[in-house]
Amino acid sequence: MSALVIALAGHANVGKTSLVSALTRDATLAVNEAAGTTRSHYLKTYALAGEEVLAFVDTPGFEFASRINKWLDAHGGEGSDRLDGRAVLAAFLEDADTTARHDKEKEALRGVLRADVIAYVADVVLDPEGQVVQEVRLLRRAGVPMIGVLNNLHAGDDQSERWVEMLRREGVDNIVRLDALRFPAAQEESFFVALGVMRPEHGATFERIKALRATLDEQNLVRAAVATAETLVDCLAFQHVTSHGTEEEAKRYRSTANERFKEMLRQREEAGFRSIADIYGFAETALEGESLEVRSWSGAVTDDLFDPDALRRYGVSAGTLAAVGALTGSFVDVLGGFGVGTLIGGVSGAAAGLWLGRRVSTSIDAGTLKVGPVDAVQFPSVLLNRSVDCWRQVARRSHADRADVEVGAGDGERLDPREVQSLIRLARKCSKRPEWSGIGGRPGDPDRSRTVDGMTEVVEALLRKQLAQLDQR
Ligand SMILES: Nc1nc2c(ncn2[C@@H]2O[C@H](COP(=O)(O)OP(=O)(O)O)[C@@H](O)[C@H]2O)c(=O)[nH]1
Ligand SMILES: [Mg+2]
Repeated sequence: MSALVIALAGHANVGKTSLVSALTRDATLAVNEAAGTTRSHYLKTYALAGEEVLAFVDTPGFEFASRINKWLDAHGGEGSDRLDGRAVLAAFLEDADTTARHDKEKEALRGVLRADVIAYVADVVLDPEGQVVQEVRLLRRAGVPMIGVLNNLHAGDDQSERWVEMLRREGVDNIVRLDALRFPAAQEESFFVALGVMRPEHGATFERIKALRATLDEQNLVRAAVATAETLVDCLAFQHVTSHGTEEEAKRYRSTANERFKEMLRQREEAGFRSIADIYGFAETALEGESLEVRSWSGAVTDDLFDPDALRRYGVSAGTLAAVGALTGSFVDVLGGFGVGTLIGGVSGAAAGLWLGRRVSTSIDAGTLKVGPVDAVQFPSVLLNRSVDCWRQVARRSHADRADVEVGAGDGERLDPREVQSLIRLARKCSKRPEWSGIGGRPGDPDRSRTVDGMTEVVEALLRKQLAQLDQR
């Protein structure tokens, strides 16, 4: 069966292109503040296992539908010469006199005439009066089923009820809500259900899409967990080792090496964020121009990975750490070099710097300078929570949403004591195996793989908890 062709038509700047973006999971389509960004109609297909099952026709917005309706009324013929809707529209498209005034609208109508179904897109903050009513009448002349799509892109009073009234009055009985920017799964599903009712021969397609979406959702979550686990292992194992002629030289290089070490971790973390964004279809190719830009971990002060404040915000609370200690029976097991005293000091705030602060271990042995790993007991949680923060912003994100992803908006702790315990155990393993870090290398150690697996389990559990929360909103 050939693809079901759905034209998105409506007034300028109501979110037609945004909806195509969201529906096809493509964050690269051009949406712009300026009305009239879409100048020619185009087909954007959606494929299932290589087979194109849906094709969305994006069209330029209408501005002067009333004038076109007048022309159509005047040229529709009389009595037995009366032309049907599509024939008059075709005549209009052929008419040279109206070209200059209506080239964008003609372009939209050309797109509409290719469709099996028209989705009339409305922004509910607009008044359902005047030109928009004319648009609905104009589009009904195409003689294909029509669905009213209520979008909400701009701020303002919600006129949905009046829209429903107007659309019904004009003979549009299928009306759904579809917010391009929030794009909840349930709304998309109702849209598909309505399409399936109008075009029952495509009903099975929508079932298949639903099943595929569920599978992808699951796959993406696991892939995001693996990507995060890889980031953690790479960062937690990393040591920056340099050789120098003398111990003196090594000492002089120390602070430079320290900065270099941190910079490499920042870059590795950023690469991790990008992988997560990629998995959800917000790839780097979408970073240009008006599209999504993933940023913020650039080191710009407040949310630097090594900012003590970031450690405090993303780290595990003293209460949870105490619970971890209770689970283990001894802090020393879990925390290695960090004794109970240090921990209690941390709790009271006096030695906060010791266990929250910058603990990048540095050693000099003859001419060999070794920087890393980061010893702060909070560091693994900080890395993990920041990745989760990035993930939270893309996992349920509409592909029409062009706002920046900013890691740093996160809050609170999300790990329970057992998870923290596993995390810290795995982190300590990593800290003893610099060869496990993929920063500047390609580790293929089976022990590393097992550690990544263990880490993936911790991350995955966390993501599932988070997903339940995201879906509740
Ligand atoms: N897609 C998108 N549009 C936004 C966003 N914030 C505001 N908008 C506005 O939504 C409109 C874009 O709608 P668009 O899909 O291009 O409408 P069209 O003209 O009907 O295709 C523009 O006026 C944008 O300024 C956003 O984050 N994403
Ligand atoms: Mg557009």
